[in-house]
Amino acid sequence: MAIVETQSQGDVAIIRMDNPPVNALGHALRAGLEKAFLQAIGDAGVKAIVLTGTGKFFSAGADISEFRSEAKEPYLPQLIDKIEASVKPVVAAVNGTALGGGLELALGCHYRVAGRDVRQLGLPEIKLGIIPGAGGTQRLPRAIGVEAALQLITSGVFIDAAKGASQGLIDSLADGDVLAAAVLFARSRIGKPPRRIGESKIDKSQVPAQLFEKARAGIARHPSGPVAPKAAIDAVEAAATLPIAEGLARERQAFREAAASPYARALQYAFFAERRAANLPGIGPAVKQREVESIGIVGAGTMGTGITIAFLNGGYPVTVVESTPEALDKGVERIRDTLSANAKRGRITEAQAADRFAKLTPSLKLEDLGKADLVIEAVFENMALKKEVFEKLDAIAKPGAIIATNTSTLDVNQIAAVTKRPQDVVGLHFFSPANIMRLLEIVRAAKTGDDVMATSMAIAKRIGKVGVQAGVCDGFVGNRMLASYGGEVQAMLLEGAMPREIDGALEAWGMAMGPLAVSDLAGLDVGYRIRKERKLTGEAAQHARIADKIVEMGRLGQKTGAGFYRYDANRRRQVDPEIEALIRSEAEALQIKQRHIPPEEIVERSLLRLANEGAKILEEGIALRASDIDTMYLNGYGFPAWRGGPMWQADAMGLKKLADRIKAYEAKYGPRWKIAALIERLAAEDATFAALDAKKR
Ligand code: T1G
Ligand code: NAD
Repeated sequence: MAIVETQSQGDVAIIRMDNPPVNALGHALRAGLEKAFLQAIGDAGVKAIVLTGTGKFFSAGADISEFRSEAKEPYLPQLIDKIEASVKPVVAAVNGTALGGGLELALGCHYRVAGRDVRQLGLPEIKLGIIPGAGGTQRLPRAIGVEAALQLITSGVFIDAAKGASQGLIDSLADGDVLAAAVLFARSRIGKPPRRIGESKIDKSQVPAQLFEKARAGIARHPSGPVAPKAAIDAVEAAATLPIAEGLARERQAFREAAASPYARALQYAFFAERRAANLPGIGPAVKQREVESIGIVGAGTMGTGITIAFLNGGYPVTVVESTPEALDKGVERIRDTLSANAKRGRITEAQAADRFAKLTPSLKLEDLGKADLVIEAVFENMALKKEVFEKLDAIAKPGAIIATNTSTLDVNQIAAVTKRPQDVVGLHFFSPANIMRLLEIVRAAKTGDDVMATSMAIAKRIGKVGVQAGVCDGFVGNRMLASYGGEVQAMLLEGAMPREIDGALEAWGMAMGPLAVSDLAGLDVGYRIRKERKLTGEAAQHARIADKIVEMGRLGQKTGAGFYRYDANRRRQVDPEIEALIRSEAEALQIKQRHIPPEEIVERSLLRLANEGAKILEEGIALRASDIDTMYLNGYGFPAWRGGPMWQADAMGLKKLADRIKAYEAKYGPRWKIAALIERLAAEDATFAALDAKKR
């Protein structure tokens, strides 16, 4: 099937891109486009040209999967220059998503007619660690103004067609048939000189003073890392100060620098890793998903309320059940306040906030969940309580309903075993705050049905989450690795690194938040409850002493204004000498001689514990792929996407060196550093986790 089709309506040639699933501008599509355009431009019978896409996509941009190989002609920038140079008017009929090179293609056309329902227009290249490389940094500022273009390019956010029209990106909005509207538009331009964006001048008086300085000052902790944001600002500044030809040359240079950085490769790896996580071996499109239209939540605490909001935002009616009226009122209040705060911040409209809150039914009776298609339990982390709740839900929930637990660590097989329907039971492990964190760890118990797994994966996508499968073990994938990483952090505290030093080193390395600040955010009582459930002994008990003492001092973290840090009224953390003194006295009591631990060692020990535990998890089949582990850490644990993830970092270090470093730590610190057999094997084979994953595809 041709991926570029050409037809004509009288003297208007219509060129349609048809390269499923997203009209990625791979080599074949570019070659097809070039051939079709040259034909139309050379055909005397053609007076105007319309370019359009198929289905929901105009084009999602360059083919990211081609980035690892040498690009082949025709190159996109040159193709776009040829289109812009056409003497015949060229109109882009933007029928759907137009991103990256896809939007640059539309910007190379002389006019853009878009469907009013188009929601995804943008230049999100920065999320891949690169910048627009086909003229976007030069043409977009000329189309919508320098400041607006800079904001779109450095954030990578999408705008909808209405916004695009208000900014001058879109010339006309079409209700209904976009192609017909575009043909009419094109016909109205026949015989008139085409308007080439590339030739338009930038009104420098419209460029706010200090715009670029301010932008550079604001990119220190950009989620795309240190290279691409700077490259993007440099390129847009070139648009504001240089003629287009020089600006395009500056763009190409900045593009190449960004594309060559390891951070770009890590971000592109993360893009595909996230999509691969949705593929569950043996569970293809043939597995029929269950109908899920209504949701029940048990427990309206920290997690129950966040999960409720996530489903309300996803358009679902939700019934939330609590055990006491006080707890219920508190939960409902938190849900209402969060929705109205989102409206105040302009994330949703007041009407949407009201509509979503109207879909909430608070209750004190578990029986009210009898009609729900999916019930998610989020009560205290206590096995006996969870079993009690599941026994009741087993009797109450309708046949075919999915019953899920949000447990952070407990054995989902044991929970399922108290029901007569273990095939309906699954772990749906959200992350705090559940209405914001994108990760959903989908815990597959021994008897969880394939249809329940497929349904859970689909629901994750519907509520804007990234679903990743995990098997049953203590802490599943994410929290099991966190316990290992957290254990090393506690060991380093006793050895002399203070909370500010540990969090400081990891945040400077790129972590969104250091591990001790994260535990203060999640609530130190959650970890305390889990440790008490586990009845730790030996070194593990020793390493938990500081955290236990802090909880026993009534310091549960942000929610009590103090934990490892003190928090001011704006929840800003402050170093607390009392805690530093506590750490020193604990070390003294354990006769541990404290020393300064350099930031590099803090980072290395943290990453190596994560990778080593990750490898053990892969060995045991608790995670399907190393890339799944990375997707989890990027979307649930604040691991910087431009660093790829703990398993990506292990490959980047090289598994031979990794093995040597782990063995060195094992020699110094003992069995907690016992190396994973998988790392030893792969190191011996000079292999990588990525190669291991590729074998599983
Ligand atoms: N290249 C290759 N494959 C792509 C792709 C792309 N640009 N976009 C999507 N896919 C695949 C994806 O891997 C998945 O495959 C399937 O399409 C459906 O995607 C010169 C150099 C468009 C919003 O950054 O953000 O242009 O898993 O599951 O949720 O300046 O995909 O089914 O095998 O994500 O509906 C800039 C990236 C490129 C957009 C759709 N473009 N894509 O989301 O479906 S750089 C982007 C997305 C560039 C120029 C530069 C999203 C989407 P599979 P999906 P979705
Ligand atoms: P929480 O203490 O904030 O909330 C628990 C709620 O459950 C309370 O409001 C309590 O009143 C309610 N409850 C207790 N028994 C009940 C019953 N029989 N019926 C109805 N409601 C009942 O705790 P949380 O932090 O929301 O944790 C809930 C679950 O989520 C735990 O299993 C926890 O491990 C897990 N989890 C917590 C986090 C986190 O960061 N806090 C993250 C992921 C998972």
